[in-house]
Amino acid sequence: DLGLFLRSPLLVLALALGAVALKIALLYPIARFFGFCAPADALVFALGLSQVGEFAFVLFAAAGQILPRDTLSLLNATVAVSMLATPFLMILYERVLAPRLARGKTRPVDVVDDGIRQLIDDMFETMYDAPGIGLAATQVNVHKRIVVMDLSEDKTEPRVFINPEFEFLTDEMEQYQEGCLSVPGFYENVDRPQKVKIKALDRDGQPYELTAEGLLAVCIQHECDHLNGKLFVDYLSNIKRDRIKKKLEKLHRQQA
Ligand code: QAP
Ligand code: CO
Repeated sequence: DLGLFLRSPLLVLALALGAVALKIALLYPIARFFGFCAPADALVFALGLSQVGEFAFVLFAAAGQILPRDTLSLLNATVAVSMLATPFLMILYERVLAPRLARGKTRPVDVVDDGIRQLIDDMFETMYDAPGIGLAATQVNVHKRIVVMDLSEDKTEPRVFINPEFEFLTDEMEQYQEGCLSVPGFYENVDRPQKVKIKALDRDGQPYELTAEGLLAVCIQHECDHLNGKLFVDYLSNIKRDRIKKKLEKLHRQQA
């Protein structure tokens, strides 16, 4: 109803935004839960279901005349505006909100006890099994700031980083072809500062420091990124990242 929209555009917009926020908050996770891994699929699912629901309600309300005329026009206008706005807000959610929500959820380790050491041992097992050279606790779904690493060929140099922190010691960048257990099968060049200083606790809870260059510098930055919810593919162009994401989602669906 255009008349109403012209009379109270702010009310309609506010209601529409509320409706869209509700859709995203409720339907999007449900869509993901039911296996719509690709954002586009989840979007269609959430949009479709919510629009059907809203239209059904509007029709029902109109047929039964259970609502005053003005309220009904308000509802119509809200449905129309929210329908237009939903795709844009979904994109906003996917690009801005979702990565932020997933980020920074790790907690530092307070006390390095036997439980933590058991976790570290399990992480080494997972890493050596992969096989990999580095693993962050977030990759095994533990949201604590722990990294394990072994850059040797024969599993003889296990390294533990608890609550790791690093600072760049140079502006010089170096390119390295990185891979990741969480992005299996994909390897891409990433630029990172070539020299870093690392502070961390060892598996006895003792603080230590070291200066890292080469593969160690690359790996510790890669693993610390994991603790902050970031993957090496986040350094690639949107096109490259989306292509990798789609291929992984396809693999995932085939395995399911
Ligand atoms: C991070 O990565 C890293 O694709 C450690 O199918 C990588 O251990 C730092 C892995 C390169 C610096 C340079 C990857 C395992 C393991 C895969 C890893 C895969 C199985 C990756
Ligand atoms: Co990784």
